[in-house]
Amino acid sequence: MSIGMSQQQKRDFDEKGFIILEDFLTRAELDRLLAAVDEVADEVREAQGLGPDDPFAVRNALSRHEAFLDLVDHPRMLPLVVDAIGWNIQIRTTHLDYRPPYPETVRPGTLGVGDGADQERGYRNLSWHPDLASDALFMAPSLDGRLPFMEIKVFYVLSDLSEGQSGNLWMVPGSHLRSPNELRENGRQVDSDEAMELRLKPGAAVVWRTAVWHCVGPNLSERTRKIMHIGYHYRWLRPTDYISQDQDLIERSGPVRKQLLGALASGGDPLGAESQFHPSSQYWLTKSDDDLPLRAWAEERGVGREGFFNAL
Ligand SMILES: O=C(O)CCC(=O)C(=O)O
Repeated sequence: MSIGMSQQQKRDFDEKGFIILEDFLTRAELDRLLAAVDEVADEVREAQGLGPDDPFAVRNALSRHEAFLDLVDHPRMLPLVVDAIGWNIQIRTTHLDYRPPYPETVRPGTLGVGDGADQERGYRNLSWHPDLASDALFMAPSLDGRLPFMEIKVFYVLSDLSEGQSGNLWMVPGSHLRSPNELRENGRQVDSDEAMELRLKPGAAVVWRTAVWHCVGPNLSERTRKIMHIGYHYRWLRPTDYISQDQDLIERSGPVRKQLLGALASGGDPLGAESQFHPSSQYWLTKSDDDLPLRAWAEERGVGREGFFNAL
């Protein structure tokens, strides 16, 4: 049962690994986000001593501005998120990327290989990669070498990326079905006819499987690239951006937001009622519906309660 995605979008999400939603954000939402980016950019520059032409990235961006926080449970996006990955989820990362035009002296390397002056200067994510496949994480995640389905991201385009070479996100459609070793063994080269440069206007959103091979192209335009990725993964995994979110933030959040922020709203022992002799993480076998309100939220919208197994 689908609550947000059309049948075609479901097929695209499974086969290509992503769906594109043009004009997803309203003008008012976009303006609010762009004002937030400017505010946060000033803070980052001040704190890190950066100049106006320096690129930067902010993680756990949700803690920096209410406009970013409001993206985590965006009412029109949440149904698509639940269709894509289910309700037993939390935020893994909230990532703001700010990338002014390259200075003339910085020559980009080969797309997706990261062999240029831009890589040396610290421009990020220039090499083709799926997320969660670095040497320190999954080298051999499964018998067929493919990455298990662990997470999705929603990519929000805030600045104009409708022309190429503007710091666009590139993807290889369908590559989530291939082994990351293939990419590693061929020196991170991808045939140009397999790669797709996402040329998107401000306000577009992309729901994508992070196992899709992706990279960021150089910004040779005259505009600053401003984008956000909101990453959702299962509650039994550990987030990258936080161990626990700020208590004040949790307390002023509604039930679904609390869950997404990785909190247990019931306030019980995170290792369950018998934690002394039978510890049982409530992120695994969740006993209280209060800790998993997104489930009831999804059921109200028609997603069934049926499960395959009752025990681990
Ligand atoms: O900046 C981007 O759009 C891509 C970010 C990325 O590749 C990553 O965080 O893994």
